[in-house]
Amino acid sequence: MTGKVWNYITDKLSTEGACHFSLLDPDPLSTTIEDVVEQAKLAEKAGSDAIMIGGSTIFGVIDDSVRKLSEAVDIPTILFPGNITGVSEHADAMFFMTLLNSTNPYWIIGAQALAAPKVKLTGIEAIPMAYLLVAPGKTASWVGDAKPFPRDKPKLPAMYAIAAELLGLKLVYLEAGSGAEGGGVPPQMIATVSQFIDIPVITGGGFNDAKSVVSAVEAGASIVVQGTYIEKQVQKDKGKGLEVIIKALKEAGAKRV
Ligand code: 1GP
Repeated sequence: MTGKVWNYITDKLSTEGACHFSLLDPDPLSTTIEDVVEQAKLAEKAGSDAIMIGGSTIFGVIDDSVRKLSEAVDIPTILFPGNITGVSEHADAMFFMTLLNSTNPYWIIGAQALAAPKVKLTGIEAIPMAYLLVAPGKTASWVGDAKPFPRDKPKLPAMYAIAAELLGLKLVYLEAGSGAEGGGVPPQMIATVSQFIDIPVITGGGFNDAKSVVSAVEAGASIVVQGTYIEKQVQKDKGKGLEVIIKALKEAGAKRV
């Protein structure tokens, strides 16, 4: 797989050791597209490496929002679809995700099959990714009928992550759920999963400060995603806090190169 965005990600990881992605959810029920565009610009200015667009309760992933976001930034925009409604041709790429620890085949392969023809026809770069939900899992876990992994059982997601690698998926996303309490996925879990696979680990859900982000990278995560922090903070301090977090992430990443 040699898509432009995938090459960008792998190049960044080999030179910088770790990446920061900003998750934005242009949901008109809770925000405006103008605010989300401003957040994207501030995230880019603070050093974030890509903008992910999506959410579990999809009201907002509509072509127009995706187009406006893609026009507003130079860093890649990557769709992070919560369902078949999350596909748009206006992003640079999409995570083509399978929620491997769902109890419902719809979220493992059903939605993917329904969305596949549109994805293929639009020609958007699809990056195959295993999506693994860790407790508490929050909205994503509820919507995705997941059996979230207990936080003290790292071998369970490790088995799924190895299976994901053997199936040819390119990334493993350890997700505690947007707004998760407890400082993200436990470093011990990230470390155990990373130890057994060669593909990059991406993690998100509850990483709200530099300390938790750095711990994730030191434990082996290649990419850390922040959503809630960006939504709540970047417009208030013009991205200064985010800049500090990303600088700390890059310093931790540099030690891995
Ligand atoms: C959710 O992992 C992302 O899918 C981001 O989570 O909103 O808690 O940063 P937060």
